[in-house]
Amino acid sequence: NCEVYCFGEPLAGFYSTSERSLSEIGNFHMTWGGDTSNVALAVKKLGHQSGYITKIGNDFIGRGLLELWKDSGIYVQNVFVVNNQETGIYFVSFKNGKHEFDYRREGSAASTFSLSDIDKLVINDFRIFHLSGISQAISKSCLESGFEFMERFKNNNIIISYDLNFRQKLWSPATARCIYQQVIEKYADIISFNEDEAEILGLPSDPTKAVKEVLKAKPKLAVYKRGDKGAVLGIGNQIIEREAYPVKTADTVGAGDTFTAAILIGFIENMKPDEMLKFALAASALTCTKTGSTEGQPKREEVDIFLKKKP
Ligand code: KDG
Repeated sequence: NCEVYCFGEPLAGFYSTSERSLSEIGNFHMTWGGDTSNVALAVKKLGHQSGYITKIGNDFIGRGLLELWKDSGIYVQNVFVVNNQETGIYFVSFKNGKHEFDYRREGSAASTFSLSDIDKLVINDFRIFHLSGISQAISKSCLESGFEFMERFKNNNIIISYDLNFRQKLWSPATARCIYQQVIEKYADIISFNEDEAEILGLPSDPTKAVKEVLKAKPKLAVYKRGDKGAVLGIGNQIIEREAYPVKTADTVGAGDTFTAAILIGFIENMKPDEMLKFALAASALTCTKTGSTEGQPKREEVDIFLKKKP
């Protein structure tokens, strides 16, 4: 049976293969991305069944993604292929230590997901529904669908996991803040956020205090992902903090998605808080060792071996 269903937009990511800005000519390396697709893939690699809910275009990217999910064992009954829209893409480059990120996703197949598609879904019992700020920011119909999903699933005692995942090219901080507040107050049981989102929410600058503030809304769990500075996990009235595992980093894009997936695994398996945090930090560190959001995602055994070496 499927344990985690994710909803959002999958993308192909094109990485410049040399240090240059996006406007300079050169080669691109194609990878798979899209934050919620990354989570579905990581959950499966870490040992639990996941499924994806989205719409893709009938184009080479949509077909490639479908192959990827099928080969990885992700449930795709709720991935709808449409003929008249395209699958979205993004471009990434690095220059002078800085990332440049751009999208071609407006009007994409995924962004046309709407309330009427919800009735077409074939879904049996499952435990966790995961979505993100990006899933809701891509269009008005996805914003509505996200809320409708959360409302329905919450009423069916399904755990709602929400990664705030702010993207400034998709919405303004003020709009995002307003949506985040509703999600945190009414729906989310598992909340993931980073430094940008902490700032948007006006949380205290002290990381432990920030998590304490989020816990006031009474989610089951909140995680503050701080990149190479580590992470803070809050469960009930317990808050713990850990440093990141140092690794030889090729690319950090998507590491936060693996982190969130690993937290979901920890939740499903009833891991102790410290064990859960170590597991998530190890899985996300390993993701950074390869270019692309999914290439470096570790299998369960790889995380276990890594943690045995660095307890
Ligand atoms: O979290 C990684 C994502 O940023 C990347 O896969 C692209 O989903 C993406 C987005 O919308 O930024």
